[in-house]
Amino acid sequence: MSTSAQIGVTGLAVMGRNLARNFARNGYTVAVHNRTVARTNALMEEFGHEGEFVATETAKEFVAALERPRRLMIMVKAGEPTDTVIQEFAPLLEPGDMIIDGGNAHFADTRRRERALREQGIHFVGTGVSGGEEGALHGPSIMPGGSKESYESLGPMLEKISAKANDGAPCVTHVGPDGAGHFVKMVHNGIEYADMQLIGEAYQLLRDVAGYSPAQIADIFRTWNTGRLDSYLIEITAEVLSHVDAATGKPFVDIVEDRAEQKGTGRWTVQIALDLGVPVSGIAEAVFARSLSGHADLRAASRGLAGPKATQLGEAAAFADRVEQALYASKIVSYTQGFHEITAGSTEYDWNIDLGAVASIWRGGCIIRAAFLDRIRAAYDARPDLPSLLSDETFAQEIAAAQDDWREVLVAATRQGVPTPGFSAALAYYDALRAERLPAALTQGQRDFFGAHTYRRTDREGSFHTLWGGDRSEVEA
Ligand code: NBP
Repeated sequence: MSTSAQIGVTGLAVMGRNLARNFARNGYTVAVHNRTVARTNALMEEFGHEGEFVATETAKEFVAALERPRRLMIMVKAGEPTDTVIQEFAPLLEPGDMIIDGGNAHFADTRRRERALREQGIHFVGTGVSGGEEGALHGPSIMPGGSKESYESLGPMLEKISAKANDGAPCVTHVGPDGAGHFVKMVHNGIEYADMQLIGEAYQLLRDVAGYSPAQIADIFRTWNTGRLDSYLIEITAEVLSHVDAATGKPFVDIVEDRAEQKGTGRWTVQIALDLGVPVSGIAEAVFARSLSGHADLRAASRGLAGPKATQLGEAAAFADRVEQALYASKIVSYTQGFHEITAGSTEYDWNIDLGAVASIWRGGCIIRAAFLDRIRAAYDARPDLPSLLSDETFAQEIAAAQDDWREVLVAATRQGVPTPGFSAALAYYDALRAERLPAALTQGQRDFFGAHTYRRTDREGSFHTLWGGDRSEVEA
């Protein structure tokens, strides 16, 4: 048995297999292992010629095949299987060795695993990998956490297999310690949910309000993809919308059940945002929209509910331009919210995440890759302590220029009864941030009335309570 493999990959389903091939195609010797040996054999038969692989059947063989310090990458189903695999391999490793988990783990699990393995002297690198099957093979966006020391050894290899942005920069960076990489991957997926929801709303408005066909909307998206919305998701939206179902001759989008699925990372983004007190309303609406779409019985029972009277729309092309403005402005808000959550996580867990670097590594390989991320990177590079993306002058100017159309689109959507939870939440967030005064003052008054929760005054320091049941005088709490 050779002991020369620079990296080992265990878990050879779509992602693991393609990552192993990516390492091998880049000149690394890769040890491969899978619980069910048939997968290892299939990889060797189909792709063994692509590079230097060391096929192994047992955990001992796998570990023995790796050069020291060992780099062992786990690509199994996230959750319990990851713990099972760690328990199987950790006793075979030595201090200084490294376990890299490239699955979609919850960052809290990654923190727990990192802590436990650190006690044994093993580096645990929770790593976000985005780009799906194709990205894994041709270059994903990679978000590793773990120790700095582990990145020194692993980083150059990840840089080699990662996607490259337009300027040639590798789409990988050391995000931060312990669970930082998986946290950032989680928020990436939350933003992906929001992006997809906003695109969905734009599509529905163009179809139901402007009356365009799916093929025409595909052309509109193709045009948008040449401008500031240039992104992978806009590009594939045009592909999906122009696809015609071979069996029926109908637009593909009309023969697919309108019930969206989710695997959980979008939901985690919202759950964690609630814990951290970060308003990610756009991402939350995207998660809820998928959930609502899945409530088939509720939707069937509600179809008879009254809608608005039909109204006339002006020129469709002008409306489409407005929808582009609404989509772009709402997208800025989604990213603002997502980056806020990363900032909050970074502060809470002391990760010191470089937001410009995060925007940079999302520019290639991943599902939310977009020209727009170059500008987010520039905004954070120019001002790393930017309180919010909306505080960046360029984004603030763009959103200001878009807002009239954005509002008009929402008026049209409301009049025609087309649901736009993403666009609406984004605009509400924008308006709430700009507001001089919010009704939170009234909320505080109510809370003090029924629960003596106290309030702060605008004109003096301290906490106060009004004796609501008595003479309504104010006491300092
Ligand atoms: P899956 O998530 O479908 O997992 C299948 C792999 O897990 C197989 O190799 C399977 O082995 C192994 N496995 C399971 Br299930 N239980 C195991 C256990 N108890 N012990 C050992 N191995 C076990 O594979 P995937 O879609 O390639 O994804 C791999 C990871 O990458 C996941 O965490 C996923 O969330 C993440 N990810 C996926 C994508 C994507 O686009 N698919 C993108 C980014 C990240 P077997 O062959 O013996 O059943």
